[in-house]
Amino acid sequence: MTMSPDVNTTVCFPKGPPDINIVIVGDSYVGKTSLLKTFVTHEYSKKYEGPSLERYFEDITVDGQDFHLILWEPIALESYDKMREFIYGKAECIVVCYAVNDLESFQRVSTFWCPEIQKYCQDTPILLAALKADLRDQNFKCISRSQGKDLKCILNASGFVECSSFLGIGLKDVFVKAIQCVLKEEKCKVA
Ligand SMILES: Nc1nc2c(ncn2[C@@H]2O[C@H](COP(=O)(O)OP(=O)(O)O)[C@@H](O)[C@H]2O)c(=O)[nH]1
Ligand SMILES: [Mg+2]
Repeated sequence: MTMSPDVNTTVCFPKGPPDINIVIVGDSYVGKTSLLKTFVTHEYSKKYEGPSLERYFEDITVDGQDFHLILWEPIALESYDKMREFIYGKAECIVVCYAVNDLESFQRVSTFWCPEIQKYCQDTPILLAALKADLRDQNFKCISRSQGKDLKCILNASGFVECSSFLGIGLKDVFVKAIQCVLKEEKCKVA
């Protein structure tokens, strides 16, 4: 006997929390991969693995609402701009990073990263993030918190955060603030 297919069957998938795509950029070696890995695995590693495309997933609750984070780190080398253009296309918030002990990475937020974002996705909200904040205690030449806040205003970024993957401080706050930037942007679009 052959069974006839049941044409009336509908398959229902359980609906999970909404996806939020966050893209993290900034010069090589500022600590982007460490931020993502330490946030997701709760383990910090000193090892530097060089530039590579990274993607991580994490569930998070913000203001009582659940979200499924998709975290992208495209390759930071200038010649990979086509890859970044593709990934920027997915971004609902872009986290632009510098390291507090690296003046050049701070300057390149204004001279390279924000102009590139302006070119490919000018309406996407930007969160400015100061990484390796633990190094400020050891080096008086570091970029101060107020310099970071001033840059946030100059760039008209949606927010500013500081964190240290090494100390595990401020990591969740980066992604909470990034989601809040996305929600604020959505509210503005509706209003
Ligand atoms: N002191 C300190 N070093 C860090 C921190 N985050 C990353 N690093 C180190 O900086 C180097 C580059 O980090 P990585 O995350 O690979 O940078 P990326 O190129 O921006 O992804 C690695 O050797 C890390 O161990 C931090 O919060 N504090
Ligand atoms: Mg990296």
